[in-house]
Amino acid sequence: MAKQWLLKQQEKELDEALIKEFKVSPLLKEVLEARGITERDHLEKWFKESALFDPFLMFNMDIAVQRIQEAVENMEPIIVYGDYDADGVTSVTILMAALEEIGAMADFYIPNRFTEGYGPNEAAFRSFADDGVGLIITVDNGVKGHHEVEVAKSLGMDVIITDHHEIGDILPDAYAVLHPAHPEGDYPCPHLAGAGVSLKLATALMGRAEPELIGMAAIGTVSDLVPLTGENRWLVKKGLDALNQALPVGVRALLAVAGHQGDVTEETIGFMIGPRLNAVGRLEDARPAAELLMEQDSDYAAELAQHVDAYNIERKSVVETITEEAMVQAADKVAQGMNFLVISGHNWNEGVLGIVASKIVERFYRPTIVLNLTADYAKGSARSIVQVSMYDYLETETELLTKFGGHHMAAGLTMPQSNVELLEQRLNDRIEEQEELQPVIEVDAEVDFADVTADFIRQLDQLRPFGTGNPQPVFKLSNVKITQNKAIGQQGAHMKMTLNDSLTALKWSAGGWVHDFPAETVVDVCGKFQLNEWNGHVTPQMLLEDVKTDDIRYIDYRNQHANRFAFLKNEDVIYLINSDRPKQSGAYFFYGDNISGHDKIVLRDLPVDMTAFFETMKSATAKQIYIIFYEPAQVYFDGMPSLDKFRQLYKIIIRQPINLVNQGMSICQTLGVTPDTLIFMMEVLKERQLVFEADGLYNVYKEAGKVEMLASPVYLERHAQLEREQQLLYSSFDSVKKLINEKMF
Ligand SMILES: [Mn+2]
Repeated sequence: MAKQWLLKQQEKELDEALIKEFKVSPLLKEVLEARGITERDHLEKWFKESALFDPFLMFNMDIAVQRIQEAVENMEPIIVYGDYDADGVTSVTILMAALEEIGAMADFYIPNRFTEGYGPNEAAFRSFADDGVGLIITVDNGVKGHHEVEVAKSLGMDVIITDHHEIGDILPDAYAVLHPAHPEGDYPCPHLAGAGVSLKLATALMGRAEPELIGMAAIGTVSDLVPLTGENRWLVKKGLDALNQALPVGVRALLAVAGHQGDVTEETIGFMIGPRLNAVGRLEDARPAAELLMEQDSDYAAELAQHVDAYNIERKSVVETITEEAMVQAADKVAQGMNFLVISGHNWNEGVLGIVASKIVERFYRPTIVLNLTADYAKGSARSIVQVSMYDYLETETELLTKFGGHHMAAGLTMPQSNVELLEQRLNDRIEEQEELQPVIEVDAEVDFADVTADFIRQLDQLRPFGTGNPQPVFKLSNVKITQNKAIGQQGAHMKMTLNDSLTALKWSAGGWVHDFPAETVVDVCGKFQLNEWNGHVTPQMLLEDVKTDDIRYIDYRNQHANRFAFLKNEDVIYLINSDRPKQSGAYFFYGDNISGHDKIVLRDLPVDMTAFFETMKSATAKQIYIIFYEPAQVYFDGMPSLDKFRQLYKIIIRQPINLVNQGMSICQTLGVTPDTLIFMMEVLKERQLVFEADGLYNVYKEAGKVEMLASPVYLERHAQLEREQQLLYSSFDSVKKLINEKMF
């Protein structure tokens, strides 16, 4: 699907004095301006090492700390009540470490996604009371647990809530609510993750921010996709440093089974650690994930890591199975013209439906809800696109829903099964009014090809760590020439281009693009830069987001095996054939037909009639031209037999009439021509009335006069074919392109 490139508007320029003071390079300046980082205090926040904020800036922190210390003094059992995702299990790990250090009697509890669901659970709270628990501390959840807090209080337990999720109008009546966006507080980073809040409490309890716990908080923060700006960015930066200094035993074990080598970066968390920690709770009880993070014994950690990794492998296969089924439904609905997709199935694991929805959005670029249907309800996850707020759309349909929560890009929902069809219809009616839905790529800045150096790319590292809210900068390069392009990887899954002879540009899972962007095409590209280190050499490399061109692209499939262009069957192309061949479908056109309006054309046959061919090319408006020029009976290599050979053949027949079936091969040898050429020569002699055929025997006319061999139409036709082959099939591709181009414009 064509993507729209949005060049970010630069509202204000960076001041010369600030550029000097902060040593901002010209290209980094472009990015900062694109992101509105143009004031002194912005720059200070971004570039000057800043300490994490004092945890006591958080509203109610003092009360919470006091209550916990009281519990420690009174040997009161404490329960840390967590959540089953990566943010939840790191939150638990962080607080448990702090409680252990200050000598608390603490245990933790993680609700089961399938049997208990997200957030405080009444039955679990009651069982804590039975066990003599005096204080419950929630992490990464609880801010909506009004009822359960009341239950806990009635059973003689206090509850401290630490959370970062959306706060409702009324807070639960807990002993203390620690929330970075608490309405009565003024915490400077309101978008901490659950693990960030947990770290704040741990820091307050321990009197210091322990590097290992900052590393844990970095894992939760990146995995939870909160904006990596303000304190979150510093927290992740420091956390990554801490992880690279000393990996916690459990994280080390997990990275070992994942096969990771080298430094831990935000990508390591996002693509290796986070998904594995999340996988456990997506399938079962998440406890092993938390246990792994807390484990100090490396042997046991290795065992737990295997276990966690196995969940991730199973998670992938569950996702794959459901995705396959869901994609079929999605494709069908898209074909029906639906723009808001509601997909459903039976026995679909509710823990992975968000991932499935993301994959559908990626493919079809439409807001998507994926639901598991059971006897009583439909429950699932939703993912959206920038142009459509999932939250807004679902909020207007609350009468159809039992429960829903979420934000612009994602949501979770439960509803009676009987409402699914109506929901789908209403969402689709409403999205009709929406303007065109086209994927958008936000481009930070356009850069000159010559400015793309290793140094420049290193400077961009100052903006790290990248992630939600602080994406890796995307740059545009204009008018660069593809000097080489090929598919690489297993089954040619990926595309690797060379731009202007020097810059390697890769696009993952785009092996098919190689056909669309052949070498020599002049293109605009956008993507992210990285450094490629190989054999001691460091070179810039681009990870492509998109490629565009105004050029007409000519793709050469002349004299190649049909396998090479078999993919055309699945492309939206038209075929040009000679008028003596049958049109197999509406996609077939004769040379001579008008083909204006068709974007991709295949010149399938070698044209017989050059005038008709040029006529067609004159009408063409195509952007992509695949050239096959199929000709089953080529004459190029045989060439034209000389007049002398005609004379020799004629003399052979004068001596005695010949039968081609019996004598053909030996005559071919004598003359040094191929059988096809011999047949052709015979046709010319016949046509010139020098020989005749009767009962399979070729014989000469006795009274033949002098004839003009070169005037034979049969001779001339072969000569013309030879010329066409020379001109179109066996000439350089450049000259073919030039010939076609001349006719098109
Ligand atoms: Mn969270």
